[in-house]
Amino acid sequence: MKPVTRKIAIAFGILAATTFVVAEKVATPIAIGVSVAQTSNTALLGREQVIGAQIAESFFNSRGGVNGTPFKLFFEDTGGDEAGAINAFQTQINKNNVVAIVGPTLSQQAFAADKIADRAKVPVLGPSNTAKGIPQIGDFIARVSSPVSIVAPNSVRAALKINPEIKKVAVFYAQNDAFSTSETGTFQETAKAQGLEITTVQRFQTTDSDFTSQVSAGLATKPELVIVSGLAADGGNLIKQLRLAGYKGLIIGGNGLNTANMFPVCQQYCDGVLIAQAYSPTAAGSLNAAFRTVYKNTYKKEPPQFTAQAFAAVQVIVEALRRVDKAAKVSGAELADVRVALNDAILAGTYNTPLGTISFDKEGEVNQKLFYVAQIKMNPDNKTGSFVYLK
Ligand code: 1QQ
Repeated sequence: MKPVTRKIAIAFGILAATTFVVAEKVATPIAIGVSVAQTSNTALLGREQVIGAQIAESFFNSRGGVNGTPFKLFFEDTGGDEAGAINAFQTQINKNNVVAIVGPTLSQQAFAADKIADRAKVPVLGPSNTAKGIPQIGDFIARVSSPVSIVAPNSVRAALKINPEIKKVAVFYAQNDAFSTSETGTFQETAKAQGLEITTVQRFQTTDSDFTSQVSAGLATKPELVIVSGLAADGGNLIKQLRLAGYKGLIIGGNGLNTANMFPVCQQYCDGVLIAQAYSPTAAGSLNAAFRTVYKNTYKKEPPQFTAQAFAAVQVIVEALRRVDKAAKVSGAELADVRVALNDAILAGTYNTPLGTISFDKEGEVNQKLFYVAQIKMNPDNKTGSFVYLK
């Protein structure tokens, strides 16, 4: 292109770009984004989140929505990787014009996608990101999912209560996943603090399905406890292969294994696995009772943690929106202003959720009080089972 022609082209480009920067208004119904994994192996976890968000949508809309204005959830699938999360977030921010985003499923994805929302000044509420450092990504990033540093130690204490003789621990973790790397750090610190010996640390990838070398190296150290930090598909296969190789001791699974969608993968070999929980179906509180009833009526079982956390994330946004809306009507207001006011309101509030009463510190870290440990009980069909909460 000749220099003059190029200058004209650039000038037109700038003009075109500027004409498109019209100030967006908040639509009715009010758009809230939900971007979790609806496809890929990560959907074993994400599918439970979709259900929680959908329950919250009808539950809170039937109770007046945002002071009489309905809200609508926009689902944009992230898949299981960073690129998928980035794309989904961009669609939420620029096309769906959402006031806030619930998502993504994995911390690994959050470290990539949250920055984009933060720069665009769009509040993000992580429904399941538990790695160290998530709220610190930016001012617009908070989470309802308590971090591994608080949740994970509960399962180690539970294992020692079941078998006080445990001394030797073998640790396995997915080294290509930010959450798994963070969680194994917590598990290893906890084990040491409890006076246990870590006999081996075995690494794998979340994409692996054959763990022959890690299993034989790990079991050669004669552990009395195995701790696995990975995701549902890889973690389920690893547990199965540990049992098939003859390991008889207790197994602790991390948060990435915290779903009944793992059961068809590990089958009867999942029986007895201990997993810490940031939610209990029987926790006190009228909202949990209502949520539990709605879930059980449809799914004929107890609600899982990821479903409760996704419900809580939507709830927090709706309740914060109600406060913003009381000060100045949200529907029809400048989208950019509402996003900023909503972020402040999210952080300022206290919420009675199915997870108990939660609030946030100024960085967006959740304050939650009660945690639990459940043990997997498989049914005779070897495909279904349940999480039995320990006392
Ligand atoms: C994280 C997690 C996931 C395993 C939950 C779905 O805790 O990535 O932080």
